[in-house]
Amino acid sequence: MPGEGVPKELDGDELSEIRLAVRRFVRERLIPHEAQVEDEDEVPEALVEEMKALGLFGLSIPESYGGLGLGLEEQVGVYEELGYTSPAFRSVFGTNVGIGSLGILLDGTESQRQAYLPRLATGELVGSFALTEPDVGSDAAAVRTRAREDGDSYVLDGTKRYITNAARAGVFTVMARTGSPASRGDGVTAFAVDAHLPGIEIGAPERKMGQRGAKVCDVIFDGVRVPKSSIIGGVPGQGFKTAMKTLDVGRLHVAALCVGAMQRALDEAARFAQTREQFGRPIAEFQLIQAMLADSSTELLAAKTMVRATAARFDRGKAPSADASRCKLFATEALGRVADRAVQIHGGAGYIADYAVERIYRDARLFRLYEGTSQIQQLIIARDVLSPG
Ligand code: COS
Repeated sequence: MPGEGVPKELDGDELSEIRLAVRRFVRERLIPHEAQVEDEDEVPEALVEEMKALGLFGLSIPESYGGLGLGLEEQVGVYEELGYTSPAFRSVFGTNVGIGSLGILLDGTESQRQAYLPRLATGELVGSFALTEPDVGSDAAAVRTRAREDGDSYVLDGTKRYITNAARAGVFTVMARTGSPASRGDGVTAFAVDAHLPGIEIGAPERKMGQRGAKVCDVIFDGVRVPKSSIIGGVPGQGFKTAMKTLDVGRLHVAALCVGAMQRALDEAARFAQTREQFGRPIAEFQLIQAMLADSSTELLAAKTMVRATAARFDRGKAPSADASRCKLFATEALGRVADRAVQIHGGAGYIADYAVERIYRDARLFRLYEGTSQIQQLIIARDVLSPG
């Protein structure tokens, strides 16, 4: 049966209590619902409640604001577990753990933290990150959504695109231009915007290649008036840096999810190879199959080791942000290869939706695109190589 069994630990590490709880939750509650989420394009509300009870919405939020306060190394361990099942499940609370709360956590004023983090930690409020626009993707400093100063307020106009969890959001971290069009990143300000303000419209969810159950929509701001106190950190012009710092962590999260997905694809492929017989014996006995399993297992260990070590160095404040890009680049590209081999090992069955690898192959494709394409990661890495420090 696809999804059965416990993945082998390649390094024999002891698992933390929270990680074990998440592993159990993934195996016992989430994997059995994968097909339903795929069919219905929706994560059942009962599971969302269980996620809240487990504290998943508050994984990264400090205990003083009601979260679990995990460090990045612990977070990536938990994310490896979550990567083992459909990414749609992680998406439910992923913005609260990462890009939808981090701007407020890292750069917000104390009153902004108090106002949002406790409710983000419990899942009462969903946080969403609004950077991308119809004409602003890789060039994030080119934000066009306008924030016009007007007395004690700013008035927001513009469209944000492919915004994860927009339809469920209670608060958006919105990057908008307060400077001149030529001001690039220096003219971008981050606002914490209540999702229910007049003038905010949420578009219909996009139809996607994979990651069914995870929703992305347009968010349209039409004359949305926000108080000046909603500028994250209180100082205009800091929003681009807030977004970049947020994405550093988001990229490590994505890399960790890919590690989990690689493990799942490998487990599925190994199990299939041991039970599927051709030429009178299990295909696992053929060396061409073994070579694919060996390559995938090796890439998995490389990604896992790299992500964990980098997260630990981030916790100690000792990693350049380009290392998050190195992890995302390697892990997402490696998952692409591992998922492709898993389909190949399944033969025709790998193209059939009854087998988990068909979904994993489609789901994997997004990781090389969002939170910065592989080419953007290469650019960041190359800049670090050419002008270190
Ligand atoms: N942390 C802190 N500050 C950062 C930073 C980071 N990770 N990255 C850049 N900055 C700062 C720079 O130090 C620079 O500051 P100064 O002006 O004080 O020198 C400023 O931000 C501008 O940086 P830079 O010149 O590198 O900006 P660029 O316009 O050249 O763009 C890239 C940088 C391409 C790296 C950026 O636009 C990017 O990451 N694009 C991808 C966007 C993305 O991931 N989108 C996904 C959608 S969100 S799910």
